[in-house]
Amino acid sequence: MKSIPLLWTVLSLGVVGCANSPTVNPDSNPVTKDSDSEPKSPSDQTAKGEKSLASKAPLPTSPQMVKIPAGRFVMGSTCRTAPKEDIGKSAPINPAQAILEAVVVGDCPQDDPKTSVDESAVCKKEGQACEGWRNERPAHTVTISRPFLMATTEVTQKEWYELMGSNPAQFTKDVSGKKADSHPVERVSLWDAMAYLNALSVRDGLPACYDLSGCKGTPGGVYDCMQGGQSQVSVTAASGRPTACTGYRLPTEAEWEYAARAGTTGLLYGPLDRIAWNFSNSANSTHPVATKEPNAWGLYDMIGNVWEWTGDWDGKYSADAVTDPVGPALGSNRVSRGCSWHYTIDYCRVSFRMSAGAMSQFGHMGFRVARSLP
Ligand SMILES: [Ca+2]
Repeated sequence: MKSIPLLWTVLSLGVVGCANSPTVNPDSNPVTKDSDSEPKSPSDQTAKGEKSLASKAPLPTSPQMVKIPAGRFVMGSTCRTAPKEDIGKSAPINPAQAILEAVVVGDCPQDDPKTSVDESAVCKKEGQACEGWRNERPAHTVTISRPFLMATTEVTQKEWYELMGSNPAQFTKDVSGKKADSHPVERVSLWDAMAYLNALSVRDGLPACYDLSGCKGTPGGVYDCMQGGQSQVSVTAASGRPTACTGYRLPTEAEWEYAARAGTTGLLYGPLDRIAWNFSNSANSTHPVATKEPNAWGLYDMIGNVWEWTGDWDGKYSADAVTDPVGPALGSNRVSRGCSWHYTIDYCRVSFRMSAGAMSQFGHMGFRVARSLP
């Protein structure tokens, strides 16, 4: 069965409105396939550390990774005071914060205080507005207790092809008709991404992080890891925590947002069009990775180009402070992050969460490699 991202459902409910932004029409979706260290400067966070960790020298196409420091941050969307005239439209909300190019605010009419544990009551106060969608709240404190590694770019088509021998991408040519080797691979499901990560771990002499023995088919093609509506995939770490595996893996949702923020607290880590291939500048296509500005920790395209699968099942936030969260134990939808070439600033924010069926293979969804330090 074709999986439909929850986003479309949410869109139909009109949770976030922005009259000035292009409308994302699911029918226009170009889917053609069914189915505790101190932070270091980006220049210090090169692949050098990664090379010393591997049991053998990585091949040239092993992902370049940076060491993300341990730390604490506020995850999710927070309420802020906003001029009433700005509610419901795109507007510069705080020019003093140069990194904020524009924001979209809403008055949270869909947040029901009786059923919600979020901050809607605060958001509804006169003159206040909240940024983001209900599932981004409540904002809560997250501690990342150990440094980890994150690839500087999304996995490219060349990287996928060299390891998997296929190219499932929709955008296989760039604007001049040349092979889009350096564009991100897309039309990869969650299971496809996990198969790639396992293969990469095996190639580099690292533990495979996912037990995919219950999957059928070919990664990047028809690859089914569900049976009776239940995922047949488990993590190989004895503790059941994906972060306990030292091979290549998906980042947790918290790791992803922490890494994307890179110490910032706003909607974005830079002006949208300078950091991201998005609806307004993509010409309806992916683009070579690392051709927009990176964040302060040297990560490219955390916003835009393609959505990135995380390792977490979709679940509600709690207001409680947490350490190293890994998401719910079970589910059918995974969270992907960061928006893509096809989306506007309503979705292109560091706290935005997109829920998608694990089988989804869309031309705007890819992934990025993470790894726990041994
Ligand atoms: Ca991205």
